[in-house]
Order: sequence, then structure tokens, then C-alpha cells
Amino acid sequence: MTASVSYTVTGQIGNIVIDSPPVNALSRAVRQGIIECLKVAEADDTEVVVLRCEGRTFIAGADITEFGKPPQAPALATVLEALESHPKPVVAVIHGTALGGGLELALCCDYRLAAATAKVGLPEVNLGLLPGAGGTQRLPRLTGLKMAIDMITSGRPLSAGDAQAAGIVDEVSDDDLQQAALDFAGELLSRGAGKRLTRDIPFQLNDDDTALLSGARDTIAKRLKGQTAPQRILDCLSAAGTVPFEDGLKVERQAFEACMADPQSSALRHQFFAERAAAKIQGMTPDTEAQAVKHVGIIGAGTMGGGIAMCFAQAGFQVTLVDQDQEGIDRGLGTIRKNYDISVQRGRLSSDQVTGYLANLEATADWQALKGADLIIEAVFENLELKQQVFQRLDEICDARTILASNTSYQSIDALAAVTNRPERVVGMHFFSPANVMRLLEVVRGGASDDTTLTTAMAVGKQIGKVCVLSGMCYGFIGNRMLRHYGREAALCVMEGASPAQVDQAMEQWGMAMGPMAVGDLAGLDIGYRAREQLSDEEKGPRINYLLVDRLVEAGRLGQKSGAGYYRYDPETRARQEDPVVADIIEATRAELGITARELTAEEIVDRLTLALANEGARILEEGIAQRASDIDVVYCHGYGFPRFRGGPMHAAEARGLSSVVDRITQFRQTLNPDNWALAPLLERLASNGGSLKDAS
Ligand code: 3H9
Repeated sequence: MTASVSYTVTGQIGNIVIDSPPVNALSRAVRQGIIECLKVAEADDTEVVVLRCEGRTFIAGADITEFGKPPQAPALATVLEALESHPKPVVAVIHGTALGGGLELALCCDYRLAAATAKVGLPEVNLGLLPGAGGTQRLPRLTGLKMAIDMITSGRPLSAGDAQAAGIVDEVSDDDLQQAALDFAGELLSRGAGKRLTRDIPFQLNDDDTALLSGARDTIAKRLKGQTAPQRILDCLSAAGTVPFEDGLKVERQAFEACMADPQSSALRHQFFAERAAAKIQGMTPDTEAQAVKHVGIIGAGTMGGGIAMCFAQAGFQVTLVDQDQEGIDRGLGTIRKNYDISVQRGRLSSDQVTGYLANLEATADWQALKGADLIIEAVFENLELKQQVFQRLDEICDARTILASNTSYQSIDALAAVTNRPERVVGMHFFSPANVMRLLEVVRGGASDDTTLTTAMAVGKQIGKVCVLSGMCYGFIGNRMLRHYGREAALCVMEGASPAQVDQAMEQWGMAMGPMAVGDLAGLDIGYRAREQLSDEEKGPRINYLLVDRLVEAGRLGQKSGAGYYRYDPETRARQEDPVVADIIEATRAELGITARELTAEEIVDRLTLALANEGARILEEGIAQRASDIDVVYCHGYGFPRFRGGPMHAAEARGLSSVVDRITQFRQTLNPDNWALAPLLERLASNGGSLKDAS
């Protein structure tokens, strides 16, 4: 018995209780404690053992903080052997989330009882891993192959009810779980139920299973392009149904170790901790509490405002959506309804759910309806004067405690705060389009934003399911400021000789969800064009950076919305196709600028685009705009389709080696436009002193 695991006896029942906050992960102390308790239970005169957890959840998995460090005995496998070879039946009692090693441990128990609210899953794939404690061998024996493929390759948990239907848990209880556990154990005793090992269930692949596996291989290769763990999972599931159990365990162990050594897993584990670290605001007064937010006002029923309203309505907030007139309101509500209709058609939401969400939403042209709101988010057209007028008006209408947030992508939060009498309660909340889908929320700290305001914005963001990252004030904040450099290099690669498709393919092959040209077409090429119309030649920068886009827009090619941009789009399927007309426009633009095309390799394209991000990211970090390098990684993976299995632009740079990064940037400075490749001083310093971006916050 250890501080984390205790043992008590209730009549003929031995109770092992794990109490290791926050999530009862299988740390060394927990593993040791379980083994010791099992020994005691073996020697006493109890007849059945119940294993449960204190706190918010059953075991949420192996202790991820131990990964990458030398293993410490006892191994998890030893704990599982002790459970299976224990002379008395063991019941796992599950509440909260039994995940990863936690579920695998439960599968080694003889019986499983779950609270109705519990969930069970094997989410290792999200960490670039696979269940390494027998999960790939035991789960299919209980559920059959199809469910095992779905659960393990998606990492998605099942509800207790679904888990019971799938054969993973024996009983689900709505009542007091501890009492239910005693009753369940009592019932086992009364019917003299004995040991019942999952490993003993016969499981052999038939022809249908073999076909299922090969189909899954193809689908996953497309859906999870470039990722290694899902294919290894299928290898293990195949072994489960073709070789004896112990040999299957060996296949799983080897595959688990291969995953653990794979850079994809360190990148994904980095993301796991990065997402959680991002929620923490450095230098915050320790007892700062978030203000209660129930009623949220949103100004502007356009695409962004509507999407933001959906996020809040779905999370149960009372939402008041304000637009200037009935026409704007009708249009906004129409779009929201259309989005929900699509979700219902696709089976993602039920019509009852949608009715409930819409009931939380009021749309009006009457600003007085905002009185009493706790938080207001402005999402009007990107124009400083207009936004300032909105802030002034809100300042007059709203209570002094109301937090005023702007969804601006570029404008100065300080310039907005300056027109109010509550600058400390003004903050940026920058959502990404489509706001009801994209998980990133940049919370932008204005010069005067106080701790409560920032904490509230971050807490509310979490409540609506966003991953929140704090950004300091600069043009474009973290994400869009870096994007300019990425977009510039993409444009230059095309001007120098690559085709748009070549650039997109290089980036997509590398793992980006969508290449930069395809993203440009999706967003609309006219947006940048119109923005440039307001700028002087000097502000626009060198023509080579944007001339091609201008020529495309002038030819009526605005992107997907006009059916053509860098590509031509099939009106039915929206599939992109290369267009010879674009090749002609590119050639003419090159000729206009006096450029002779050259060959570019995929490697050059990927290096230029990703290192342009890392270089600007390093500046952002050094200026204190981002709190930590890992925050920048979270921004890119959740807001810009950067592959999580590469960890984010800063992690990718660190994994490559900062000296190699500096050498490559230096080479670009010497061979490309040197103005674009001034080395970030932080990168230079860290590369020369062997430092790490992790410590540079
Ligand atoms: C595995 O099991 C491998 C095996 O197959 C084979 C082994 C041989 N370890 O997310 P939260 C920390 S792989 C260590 O904010 P929530 C987390 O960092 C594992 N720490 O709470 C955070 O710390 P901090 C498979 C962990 O309520 C704190 O707990 N399992 C672990 O929103 C609270 O976390 C998984 O992948 C861990 N396993 O969500 C499950 N888990 O406060 C991963 C959490 O210092 N975990 N922490 O920032 C989760 O999905 C969520 O944490 C959970 C709770 C749903 C459990």
C-alpha cells in the first residue's frame, strides 16, 4: 500500500482504492500500490476484490510524464499479470473516463461495472502511440474487430451505455457507484462467479475481417495521411486474430516501442502538454478568479458573428445577437439555421438539440437588449473607426462590469480600449473561421486588460470548447503575423518557378491539411486585393509578393466563390483542377517582372514555408507576444491546419535541430531575397549556445 493506493475490507469484499490526482494516471507509485494491495488481498479471507478510484475519474491512462524517461519498475505489464493471475475475481468500477492504460487495466479485471456517465476509450493514437498494455489484443476479443478498429484508430471514447452494448462493460449503474459496486460484488459471490479472463475469449480473423482490415488500411492512409501509429494499430489487430495471445502481446510491444521512438509521438505528446500549458497565464495573481458569464452579447450577425453566436448558444449561454437592421438579422439567422440543418442532415445533431440551441439565441436590432450582458464580443467589419463607434456605444449602454471583447484580426485592442471608460475590461477574442468549427481562440491582451478580464476570456473560451492561447498586441497577433511570412514564401515559390499545385502538393504531402494556394482560393483572393487597394506602394511591399494574385483577381478569378482562382473548381464536387489559363497568367506575370523560371524541389518549398514560420515565431517569442514557444505550436495546429504529428512550427524546428535551422535560413539569406530572411536573434543565440526554445519564454 502506498499514499496513492489503499486497501480496506468490507465483509468478504476487498476494496482497492486509487487516489492519485489529478487523473489517477498509472504512475510508478500507483503501479506499486496496486501490486501491494493485490498481495494483501490474496492473503486475507476476502473472496472478491473491487478496484475503484477516488476523485474525478477512473485511471486516465499511463502517466504520460514518464514517457521518454528510463522505465521504473514495476512495469504496467507486471501489474496486469498480477491482476490476471490473482486467485480471486477482480471487479473494475469505472467512473469519469477510463482511458488508455486505464481501460487496458480494466480489461485485465474479470468484471467491469461503470457509472452511467462514464466513458471508456483507447486514445493513445492521439499521442502517436497505440495501446501498449494488451488493449489491441483484448479489446477485439470483447467487441469484435470492427468496433476495435473504430475505437483504437480514432481514439474516440464510448459512453458507458455504448460500451455495455459493445461487450466492454458488464453493467451500468445510475445509482451511488460505491453501493452499486458492493451489490455487484455481492451478486458475484452469491452465484459463485469465478475468474473470467478476457485473454481466454477465442478470436480468429475470418475472410470478412481480413477484408475489413485491408479496407481500413486504405481509408486510414487517406484520412490520416502520413501518420504511422494507425497503421501499426492495424498490424496489432491483425496479430490478435492470427497468432496465439502471448505472441500477439509481443507484436503489440514491438509496435508500441516503435511508436514511442517515432518523432511523430514526441510531436503529439508535445501538443498534448502544449494545449494544457497554453491555458495558463504567466504572472497572474494566484487568486484571480474568472467572472461569472451567463449572458453573452455579439455585435454583427455576419459569418463570424453568427459562428460565434452558435458556439455560445451550443454551450448553454444566453446569447443576444445584435445587427443594425432586420435585414442583417434575417440574413444572419438564416445562415445559422442553414448550418444547423446541414448538421442535422448529416446526423451530427438531432433536431431537438438544434431547437434547444436556437432557444438560447435572441437576435435583435435593439442594442438595449445588451443591458445586463456579462460579456460582449464585437464582430463587425474590419475597420477601426467602425469598431471604435461600436465600443463607444457599448460602453454607454453596458454595466461597468461588462467585459467588452473584439473579434478583430488586426486592429489595436488599445485603440478600442481608449474610446471606453473601462480599458481594463477590454480584450481581444480572435476566433477563426468558421468560428463554430475551428478550435483556436486567440485571447489578445491589451495594454490595460486586467487579470480578471483575461482569466474570464480564457475560461469562457474553454467552456465553449476552444483551445485558448494568450497573445500580446501586435499587427496580426501570433497567427496572422506569422502567416504573412508563410504566404509570402508560397507566392515567391510560384513566381520563381513552381506551379501552385506543386506548392500545395509539397505542403500537403508534408502534412498540412491544405496547401497555401488552395487556402487562398477558399478564403477568397479578393480579400487581400481589396486590403491592398487601401495601401501605398511602400506599404504594399515588393510587387513580386502579390502581383500574381492581383492578376488573377483582375481576370475575375476570386477563388472558390467564383469557381476559379489558382485552380478551376468543379461546380458539383468542388474538386480542384489545374488550369492552363493560370499557367499562362503566371508566365505573363513572371515576364512582366523579368523572372526566369527555375526548378524548385518539394524540400525547398517545405523548408522555405516552415522556416519562415519558425523564424517569425522566434521573434514573436522574443518580443513576449507569445508566452511560450509551445503556445505558437498550439496556434498553428488548431488555427492553420499545421499537422499535429509534426508538433507545430516551433517544435518542428527544434526537432530538426536549431543549428540546422539557422544554417538553412542563412543559406536562404544568401541565395534568395535577403530582406526576407533576416535571422531571428533568438534562433541565432539558442543555436550557438545549445539552448532550447522550450526554455525561451
Ligand atoms: C497510455 O495509456 C499508454 C498505454 O496504452 C500503454 C503503456 C505501457 N498522464 O486534460 P486536463 C494531466 S497513454 C499524466 O486538463 P480534463 C494533464 O496534463 C495515455 N498526466 O483535464 C493536466 O495536468 P496540469 C492514454 C495527465 O478534465 C491534468 O492531468 N491516456 C494524464 O479536461 C488535467 O488534465 C490519455 O491519452 C496522463 N495520462 O480531461 C488520456 N492525463 O493540470 C489523456 C491528464 O498540470 N488525458 N494529465 O496541466 C485526457 O484525455 C484528459 O486529461 C482527461 C481529463 C479526459 C483525462
